[in-house]
Formats: sequence, structure tokens, C-alpha cells
Amino acid sequence: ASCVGAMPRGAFIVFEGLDRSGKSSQSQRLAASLKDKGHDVKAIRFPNREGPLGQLIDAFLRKDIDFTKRTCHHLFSSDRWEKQCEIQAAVLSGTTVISDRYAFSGVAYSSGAEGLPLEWCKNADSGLIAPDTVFYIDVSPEEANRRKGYGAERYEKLEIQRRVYSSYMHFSTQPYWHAIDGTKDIDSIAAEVCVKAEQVVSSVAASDAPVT
Ligand code: DGP
Ligand code: NA
Ligand code: NA
Repeated sequence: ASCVGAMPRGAFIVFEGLDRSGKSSQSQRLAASLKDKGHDVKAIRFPNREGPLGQLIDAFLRKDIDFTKRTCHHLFSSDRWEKQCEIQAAVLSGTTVISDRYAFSGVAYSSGAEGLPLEWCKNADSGLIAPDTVFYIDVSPEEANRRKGYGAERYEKLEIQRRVYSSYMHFSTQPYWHAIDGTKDIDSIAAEVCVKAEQVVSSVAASDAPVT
């Protein structure tokens, strides 16, 4: 249990997956379900396309502007650093934060898609608040491509998504990594995620585990 007078902290839950894996819908579904069950929830996403950094990232993803690979990674990473206080404040006040993408996308895309060294990518994000759990919505690049076809954004091409998929596998044995079969129907995925998320929310609230 928490110290006397201290509020149990909220959980920090991240969704990851390829473009068109369904992770955005699943993160919204989870936020809604936890709210229905009476939890305080804050939903965020990376990259955040608003604000000065977000506008650069948005233009980069739409291929309106280019950056060198390392600058590109630092832009996405800076967007994550800019949100640290907000995440920490929410979690410390007992709110569960649900994020659509985080630093794992940094490794998967900047190393997989851009070809940067993996350890270099990790370093730029090293020290970011660690999530309590990551739901990896596992859909193969071929399946994601079949869904509606990729859009016109920078990384939405089958051969790129294949490299992103293998970079994601770097995390597959981590204890916080929960791969979810993303080919099941969306209601069963949502139900499976919700059960696991509730376990995480209660164990975090019961533990004095600090935000790291
Ligand atoms: P969406 O999640 O649909 O808003 O798309 C965001 C795109 O940005 C997606 O293709 C993944 C990519 N992305 C997210 N984080 C990073 C990062 O740190 N580095 C790079 N290179 N791409 C990223
Ligand atoms: Na996308
Ligand atoms: Na999305």
C-alpha cells in the first residue's frame, strides 16, 4: 500500500504496432473502458502533431520537408521529452496515462525504417519515464497492407514496414512487452487488453513503485 497520505499512482500504458495495426483504435477503446470503470484516464499520442515540434514532424511525415536521419530521430525524441512533465504529473496524481506510440516506435522506425544504429536511437530516448506495460498489437506487414492499403505517409510502404516489424522484435522478450494477436476481431482484442490493463492498474496502485 502507499505511504499514509500519498495518492496511489496511476499506470503508464503504451500501445505499439505497425501503421494500420489497429493500435490507435485499441488505445482509444481502452481509455473509454477504464473511464467507464471509474478510473481517471489521460490519453496521449506520439508524435503529437500539434505545437511547433509536432508541425515539423507532421510535415516530415507527409514528405513536405526532409531532415537528415539523425535530426529526424531527435525531432521525434524531443516530442517525447517535451511531454515528460505532463506524464509524470498525471501519473503522480493517480491518473492512468495511455499513450498511442512511445520510444519503442523510435527504435522500430528510426532504426528499422531509417537504418540508424539501434543503440544510438535508444540513447536519445534514454531516461524517459518507463511505461508499466506495452501492448504490442501484432499484425504482420502483409496483413496490415491488405487491410486498406497503406496511405501516402513517409513510412507507409510494405518493404519499410517489414523492417519496422523486425526492429520491434528487439523488445519481444522484455517483461513489460505484451504482444496481442492483432488479427482477432476488435472486440476480443479490446476485451483481452482491458483485462490485462486492469491488472496493471491495480498492481501499480498497490505497489509503491515509483515512476522511473
Ligand atoms: P501515426 O501513429 O499514424 O500518427 O503515425 C506516426 C508515424 O511516425 C508512424 O509511421 C511512426 C512514425 N514514428 C513515430 N515515432 C517515431 C520515431 O521516433 N522515429 C521515426 N523515424 N518515426 C517515428
Ligand atoms: Na501512420
Ligand atoms: Na494511428
